[in-house]
Amino acid sequence: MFDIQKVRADFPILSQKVNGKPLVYFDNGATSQKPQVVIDAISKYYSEINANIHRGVHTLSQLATDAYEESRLKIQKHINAQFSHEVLFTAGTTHGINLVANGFASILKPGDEVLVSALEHHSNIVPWQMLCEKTGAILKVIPMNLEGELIQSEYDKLLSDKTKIVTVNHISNALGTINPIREMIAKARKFDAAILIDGAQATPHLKPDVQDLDCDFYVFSGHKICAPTGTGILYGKEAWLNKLPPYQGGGEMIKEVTFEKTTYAELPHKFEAGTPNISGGIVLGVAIDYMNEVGFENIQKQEKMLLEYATKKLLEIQGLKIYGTSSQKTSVVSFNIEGIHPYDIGTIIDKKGIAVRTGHHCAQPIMSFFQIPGTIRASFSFYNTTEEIDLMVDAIKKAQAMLS
Ligand code: C6P
Repeated sequence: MFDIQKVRADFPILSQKVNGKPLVYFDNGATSQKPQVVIDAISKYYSEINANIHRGVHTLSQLATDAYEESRLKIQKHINAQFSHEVLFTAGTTHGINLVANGFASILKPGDEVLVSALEHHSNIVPWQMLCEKTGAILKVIPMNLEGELIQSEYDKLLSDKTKIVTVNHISNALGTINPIREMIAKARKFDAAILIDGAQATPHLKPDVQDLDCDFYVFSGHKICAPTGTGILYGKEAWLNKLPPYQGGGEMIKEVTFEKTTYAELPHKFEAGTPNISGGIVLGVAIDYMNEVGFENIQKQEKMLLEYATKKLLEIQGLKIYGTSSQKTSVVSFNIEGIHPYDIGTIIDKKGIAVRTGHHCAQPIMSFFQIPGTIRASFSFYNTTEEIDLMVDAIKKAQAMLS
C-alpha cells in the first residue's frame, strides 16, 4: 500500500519551512530530495568503513570495495544489464555522455553523421558538437512538432548509412515528453548506427530494461533518483565498451604501465580512473533500493494523478499556456502566463516557500523553437501532493494579480 504521509515522512527536508512557509518542492526535475535512509547511509559509510577501494588488503578497504561492487550488482539488476562490467560509475549524466562522445572521436570520419534530437538538454548537444568539430562529422537534428514530440517521419528520413550514432533523451526535461525510444532504437539498428539514451529524466519515474530496449548506451544521474550529487551510471554494451578508448588515464584503469607503453585494465575499470565517489556509488544502491521499496507502479500512479490534477488546475488560470502537450508525458508541467516573465512568477512564489524552476532549463533550442525566453517548470515527484499543487496555483494567481 502506498501511504503518501508515510512516504513524505521519509524525507526530512519536506517538513522544513522556507521563507516562513512549509516547503513545496516542485523542482524535482533539477534534483530529487533525499530520504533518511540515504542520509544515514552516507553517515554510516564515513563512520564505519571509509577506505579507498580496489587497492588495499586491509579490512576496511575490503569492506568498502565489497559495498561498492555490491552496489554495481544492484544497479545491474535494476536496469537488467547482461554483465556487471557493463555498468560504469560516473559523476552523472553529463559525465557519461562526454565519455561516450569522447570515445567516438576515434571512430568517426569526416562526413559521418551524428543524429541528436530537438528535445535535448545541452548535455546531450554540446559534447556531440565538440565531437563533430574534432572529427569533421556532421550533426543533424531530429525536429519536433508543436506538441513537443519528435517527428518520426523526419527521423526516418535522416537515418542513413552515414549515421554512426543517434543520441536522444528518454524523457525531455523541459517539456516532459516521453520519447518512443524502443521504436527509435529499432530503426537505428537497421542502419547499424549506435544509439545512446539519456535517461536522466526517465529513471526517476521508471525502471529501464536496457536489454529489452536494446540500446548501446543508457546514461543517468544518481541525484535525480534520491542519491547524492556527483553520482551516475553509464551502461554500455560490452562490445562497445571494449571498442571505445579510455576517457581518462590514471590509477586503477591500467593493467601495466611502463614509460614505453601502458596497457589498460578490463571493464569496468578501464573507464574508472582515479579514486571514485565511493560513498556516492554505495549510496546510489541504497537509493535504488528505496525507490524499489516505494515501488515504480506506485510512483507512476501517484505522479500521473499529480500531472492530471496540476494540468487541469493550471489551465483554469487565465492566459496560462502549457508547453509540451503530448499524450505521452511524465509529471512535468512547463508553462507561461501571458504578459509576465517566468522569472517574476518564480521569484514571487518562492516567497511562499514554493520551489519551481524558471528559465530555459538548459534546453535553449526548445525555447527558441517556441520563441520564448523560458518557462516556469513544475516537476512533481511521488512525494508531492494535490494540496501542494493547490498552494502553487493559488500563489500563481496572486502573483498574476500583482503583476498585471
Ligand atoms: N537536468 C534540469 O533541471 P547532470 O547535470 O549531469 O546530472 O544531468 C544533466 C542532464 C542531462 N540530460 C537531461 C535530460 C537532464 O534533465 C539533465 C539535468 C536538470 O532539468 C538540471 S539542468
